[in-house]
Amino acid sequence: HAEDGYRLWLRYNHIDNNKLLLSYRKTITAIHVAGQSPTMDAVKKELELGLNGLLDTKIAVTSRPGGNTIIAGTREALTTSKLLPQGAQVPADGFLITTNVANGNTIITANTATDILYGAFHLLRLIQTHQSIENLHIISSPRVKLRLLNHWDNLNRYVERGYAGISIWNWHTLPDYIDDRYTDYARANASVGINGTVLNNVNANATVLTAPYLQKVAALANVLRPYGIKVYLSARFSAPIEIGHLKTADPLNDSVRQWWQAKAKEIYQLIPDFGGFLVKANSEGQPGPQSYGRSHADGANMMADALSPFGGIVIWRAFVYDPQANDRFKQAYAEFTPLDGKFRKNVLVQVKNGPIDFQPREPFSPLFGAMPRTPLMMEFQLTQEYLGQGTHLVYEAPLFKEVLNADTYAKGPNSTVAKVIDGSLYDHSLSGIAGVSNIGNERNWTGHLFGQANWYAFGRLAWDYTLSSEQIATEWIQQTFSNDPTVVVSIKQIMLASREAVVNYMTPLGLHHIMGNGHHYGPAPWSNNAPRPDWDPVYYHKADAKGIGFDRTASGTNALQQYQTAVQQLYADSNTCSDQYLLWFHHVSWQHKMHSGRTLWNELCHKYQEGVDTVGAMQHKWEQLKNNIDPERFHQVQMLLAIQHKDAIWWRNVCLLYFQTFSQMPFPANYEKPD
Ligand code: GCW
Repeated sequence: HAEDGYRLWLRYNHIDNNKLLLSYRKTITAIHVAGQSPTMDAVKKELELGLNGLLDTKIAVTSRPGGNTIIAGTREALTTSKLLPQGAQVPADGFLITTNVANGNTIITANTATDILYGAFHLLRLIQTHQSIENLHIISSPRVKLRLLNHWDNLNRYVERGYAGISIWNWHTLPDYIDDRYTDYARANASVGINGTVLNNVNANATVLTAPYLQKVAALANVLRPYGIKVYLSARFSAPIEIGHLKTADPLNDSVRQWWQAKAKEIYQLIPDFGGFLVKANSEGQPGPQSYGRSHADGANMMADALSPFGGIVIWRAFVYDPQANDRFKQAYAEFTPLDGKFRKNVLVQVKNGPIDFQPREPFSPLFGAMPRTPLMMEFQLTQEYLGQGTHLVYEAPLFKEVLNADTYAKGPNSTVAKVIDGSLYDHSLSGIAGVSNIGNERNWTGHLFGQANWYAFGRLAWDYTLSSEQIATEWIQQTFSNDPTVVVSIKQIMLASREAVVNYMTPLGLHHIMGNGHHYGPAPWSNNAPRPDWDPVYYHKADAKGIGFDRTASGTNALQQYQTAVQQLYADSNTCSDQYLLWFHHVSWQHKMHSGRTLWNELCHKYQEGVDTVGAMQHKWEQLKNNIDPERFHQVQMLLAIQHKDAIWWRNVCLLYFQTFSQMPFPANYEKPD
């Protein structure tokens, strides 16, 4: 049958290695699921679907397990039925998979049914990736508590920065019509440990909080609940005015507070495990507490108070910037650090990975490590707004890992961003990480097939950020395409090269925000007529006859000062600052001598060319897989890579020809001349 990518990494095609197939069939002869609940039923269904497919035979479901049985049940249930091996260590969170050597049973157990579901998916992954399942002893616990997708989906199904069709949520037919796709969405998320989803855009429409829409939200919550996924909503701060008919949304006003309290009560009556609100306030024109002379903390706390009786949380975004400011970089830090310690216990502040906006490479946001008394949540962007959107192949795990591994030095060396996010650096029990969804109603969910890898990698890293990009790529390829080593090795090379490629052909050496205004797709480094100065590329690259780059050191805006001294030292000197961040922090002369020995101008030419060449190499590698991959998916990716190559050349030519009007320097010898 035609491969359309719908099944994602959960294809469960039969094991194409006969020896392995027979050995799995020997180890697994039956399934036993202890106890009944919607989640345990999901466990049973998934094990049946997965094992019947992979082992290409009907595996019996039994109520009386003999040997060689997959047994799934809570610690409690298995203790009662004496199926838990003596001395088994069940982790507080997460799961244990252990082989009972006496009878060959494989036991998946945990304290909660949802954690068992994660264990079941883990076992299926082992089989899909052709690993041994003899003598297992796996304990796996999530490092971060809230692992959320953020949909930027509008109620009319337009997805802001979405490149995979329209929203998968069909608000029109909900709550009466339940698309199967909602269940498959839940399965895919649960398979990588994602446990929450914000259904609607942060540029929110208050309508989602009206009674009829809450019915629709409740219907989705019912589908997602068995898979351990809680539903959250983006709440529009001015909702009390728009749908509550109040005159104000002032967070300190009594009727406003009462309105949100009543709204929270109404929501929890319909959705007892509702997650909470995500709020974009006083950002890009969205309403917020500052409109009433109140602070972000006043606003967040008011909503947090309304939700706390029901166990809900508020996720308050720190994505703020001011067109008047001389450096957008500094704004979030300036507004939020004074509020540290002023937020309620059930508030998290959600910070984008970098100080500007999801660029191909950004230094980590200086807020990480600067708000010790507030749990900070990471916001990554899976949808590739500035990374070639649904058209370019860019594997984002290396980007995520680069940020998580960055050292804030907030409590001395090894105070990584990851330790801020998982709560361990400052001992917070609440912790969270969010990925702006790249999902839409396209048959393959993400438009570009390789967008699936970013969804997958996000979930895997949210569960365990110590996994390597390479390991995650390997298992994704094995499940999505094949275990054939030729396929795995080549696709892995393509994926692992892709992030640096996009940096090089779009914004090398620390350039940023030089894309076309509005659509954010192609290059447009010249001045535009943007309605705000901070949407104009020249604000960021500052190219002139002398040189290029944004001086953020003491001689410039001194944004650098927002970091700890040890971090400042890494970047402060243009001669020692790593090339990757040079133009983020320095305005340097076109003649500046780079670490390679080249002048800055020649290095810029070199990097743009390197980006183009890498895409060429990616194309070439893909071509060689023609006979190893189904024709449908092969051809799709082939066509997209060709566009990516053209686009890379477009970026190179446009940027270099434009910057050359300032540098007035010739292209290096042997250089393919842009035209
Ligand atoms: O990156 C910008 C995007 C907007 C987005 C905003 C945000 C949802 O261009 O489309 O709005 O960030 O993150 O709030």
